[in-house]
Amino acid sequence: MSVRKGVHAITPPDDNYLKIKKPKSIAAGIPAATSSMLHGIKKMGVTKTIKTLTTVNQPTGFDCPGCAWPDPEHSTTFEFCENGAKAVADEAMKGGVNPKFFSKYSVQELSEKSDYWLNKQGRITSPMILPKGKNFYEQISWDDAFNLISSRIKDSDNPDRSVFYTSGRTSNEAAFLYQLFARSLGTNNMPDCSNMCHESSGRGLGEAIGIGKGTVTLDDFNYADVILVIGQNPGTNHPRMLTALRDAKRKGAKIIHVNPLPETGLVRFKHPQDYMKLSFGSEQLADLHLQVKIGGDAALMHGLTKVQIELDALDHDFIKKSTDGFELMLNNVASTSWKNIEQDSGLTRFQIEKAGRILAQSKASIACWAMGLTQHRNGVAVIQEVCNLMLLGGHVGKQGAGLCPVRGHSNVQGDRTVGIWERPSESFLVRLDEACGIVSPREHGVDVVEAIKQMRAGDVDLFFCMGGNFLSATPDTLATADGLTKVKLTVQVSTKLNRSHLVTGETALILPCLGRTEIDIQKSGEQFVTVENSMGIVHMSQGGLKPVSNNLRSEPWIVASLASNSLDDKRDWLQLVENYDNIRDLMSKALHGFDNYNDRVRQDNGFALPNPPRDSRSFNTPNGKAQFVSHELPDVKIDGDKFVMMTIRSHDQYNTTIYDLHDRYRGVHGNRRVVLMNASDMTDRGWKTRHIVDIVSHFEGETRRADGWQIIAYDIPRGNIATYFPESNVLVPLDSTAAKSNTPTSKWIVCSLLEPGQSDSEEE
Ligand SMILES: Nc1nc2c(c(=O)[nH]1)N[C@H]1C(S)=C(S)[C@@H](COP(=O)(O)OP(=O)(O)OC[C@H]3O[C@@H](n4cnc5c(=O)[nH]c(N)nc54)[C@H](O)[C@@H]3O)O[C@H]1N2
Ligand SMILES: Nc1nc2c(c(=O)[nH]1)N[C@H]1C(S)=C(S)[C@@H](COP(=O)(O)OP(=O)(O)OC[C@H]3O[C@@H](n4cnc5c(=O)[nH]c(N)nc54)[C@H](O)[C@@H]3O)O[C@H]1N2
Ligand SMILES: [Mo]
Repeated sequence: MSVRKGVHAITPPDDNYLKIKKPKSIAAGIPAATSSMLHGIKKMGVTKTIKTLTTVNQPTGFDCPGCAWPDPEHSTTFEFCENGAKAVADEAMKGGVNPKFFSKYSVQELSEKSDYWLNKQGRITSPMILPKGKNFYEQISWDDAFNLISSRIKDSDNPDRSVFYTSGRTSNEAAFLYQLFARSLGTNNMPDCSNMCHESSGRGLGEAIGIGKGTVTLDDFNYADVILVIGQNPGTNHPRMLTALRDAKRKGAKIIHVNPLPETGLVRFKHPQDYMKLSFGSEQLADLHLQVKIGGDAALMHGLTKVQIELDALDHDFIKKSTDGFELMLNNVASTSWKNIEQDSGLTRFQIEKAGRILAQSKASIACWAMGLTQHRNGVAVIQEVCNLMLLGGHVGKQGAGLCPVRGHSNVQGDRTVGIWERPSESFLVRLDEACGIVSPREHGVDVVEAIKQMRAGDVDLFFCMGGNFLSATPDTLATADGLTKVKLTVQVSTKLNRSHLVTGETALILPCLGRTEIDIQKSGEQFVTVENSMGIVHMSQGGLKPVSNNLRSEPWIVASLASNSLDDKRDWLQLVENYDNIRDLMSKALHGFDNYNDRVRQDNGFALPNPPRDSRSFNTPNGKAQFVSHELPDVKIDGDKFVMMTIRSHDQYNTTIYDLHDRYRGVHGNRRVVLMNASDMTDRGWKTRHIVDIVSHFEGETRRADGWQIIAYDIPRGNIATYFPESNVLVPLDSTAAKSNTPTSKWIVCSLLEPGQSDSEEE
């Protein structure tokens, strides 16, 4: 079986002229305010824009589907965020993708449109089926859709031939039911977007401090002396974090930005709301920018650790009482030479010592990071190096200090807490089984990369996706496409059209669901759901807009209906969704830390989940201590004229959803097929801006190719380049993953840049 004839698995480029402007030096401000209003008005109209933008992150409103950064003022005023507004406007679009739309375009024709165009068509309004051998989606009833899925499940002799993916917008209630359904069926095959995202943080922190989550609250930012922002672009991806950084800075904190790019948000920031107070100045955020080479963070951490030791900036009491592995770590770092550190990090000893001194003087430091650390071969190791640095000074479990992995999707952390995990712990399963009267399978399930391999081997009959865009978010687009087309039935629970609806199994279903912004009415009346933010606070979310179509269903209802249709168990699944309090009552029994869930989540601002390092400076590791974990530096050498490529987000996208074609802060407009490159690397080759190249990636003797990219000179270290994902995912090798977390190395892809049509010596 192959991809339906003529279907494009990769987005065709939008044929727009590339306009290059000077990168911006100030983030947010009036342009951001205008941009979000315009996005809103263009997509939802004026009245709906005002209604939506004033109910986001309010006590009675919905949780912003943008990112997982906590809201300081959940109970007071609306915190303005340009990209949050875009996410909301994008979801609140009209229902343009209706049965008539699907009868107009075949899947082949749709696949000739770009990802930007697909998303722009509006919300999906009805359940649709793409029958085996057909090229047009047809309308199907909810009942028939469930019957089809359950007959697929029943025809399969082995529950492990079904795979259940989750993207991170799914509420706690839906996610809990979903994992209960999969485990009742007999499989732990629950890959999720976290496998491609903060899995390295979860693994690294779990081993080091006994919990796979961060240890700070938002309030800690008010007491920090130093904040490290490593491998993260908050101006675009977590704009509300800039407010916390600005406030911390006003209270005297120093900010150190570690990034191969001078990301605009960290250079200067102008709070949009300050314009209303007639204050027009902008504020510098980062005190120091350490422009590491891609993959140079481990070397930098060794350098910073050396400086702390030399200056004796150590919390000896804490180290002695609460940690293990200190001596080993000390010897390991001592054996790394400064020469090696300078070479691998691309920074000078002088720069590192300067940063080291700032850290050494700090009584309370916070380390924040995101994809710049996790999506590397040594993602788990480098996070543990950051952890080592923080443990040295006792910067864990005290006010103003701690570890802060900044999560992406707005409920990715909650989904994991309530059981979306292919490798559940025994203690989690024991409690779940007892509370729910099931016997969960103990064998671990597949993660994202393993799921693709299993599909390619023909071992998957049903692939069910709770949200997301599996085809375009995963590495190695053509390998994933090959896998997906070998599945018998693929099912997408979705709000918007994307390429995963076009490259499908033999038969495909689209089940359209309510979004965060919409009113959810079940038998007992209007419902709310709950989510967990990046700092472990669980709170309510309730949409206020009329659903775009009366044929949409809520995610909890979809899971419950499917379970009730496919399982022969005694549970009254439909009764559970008549009133979501029923689900939460079951969750109270089944999950650690969720006692009296229904009461506590109704409190203003919700409640905090237990976090031993933060709550009591205790560590749930085998010996009860925080672990210094030592690692050799990774080998970051690459052959002569090759480049290391990182795949990053532009300012106008949400993962695979392309809102528009501008990367305003970086000054790139109208075209996404670009390569950011160091000007000296360009002159060496005699290339000018807009020169067209083909990119070939190299991994273990294999090559992958993507043609036709325009070069832009940019402030990026020599030997490094950057491209936008998902366009560049075709170049990310499926087997190139981080040790232990199996996260695709989306920030470390070794590439050659070639003249158009030129072949690479390593290509077959
Ligand atoms: N508007 C918007 N918001 C989003 C998203 C979105 O797409 N759009 N996505 C959401 C999701 S799911 C996530 S996970 C987060 C992602 O948030 P980020 O992690 O900020 O997203 P990326 O664009 O992947 O940016 C990675 C940053 O790491 C840097 N970097 C790359 N390699 C290295 C390295 O080796 N070392 C260091 N020190 N830095 C490096 C890059 O220059 C870039 O600044 O954002 C969430 N929020
Ligand atoms: N090369 C490269 N690849 C990457 C990354 C990278 O940095 N570089 N980042 C990785 C990361 S961090 C992540 S998190 C993944 C993201 O992977 P995914 O989560 O799979 O992808 P998204 O693009 O966020 O999914 C968008 C789709 O979700 C659906 N959707 C939106 N809201 C809802 C909702 O409320 N309910 C339901 N059911 N569906 C909804 C819409 O149909 C939309 O088209 O991508 C990863 N891929
Ligand atoms: Mo993510």
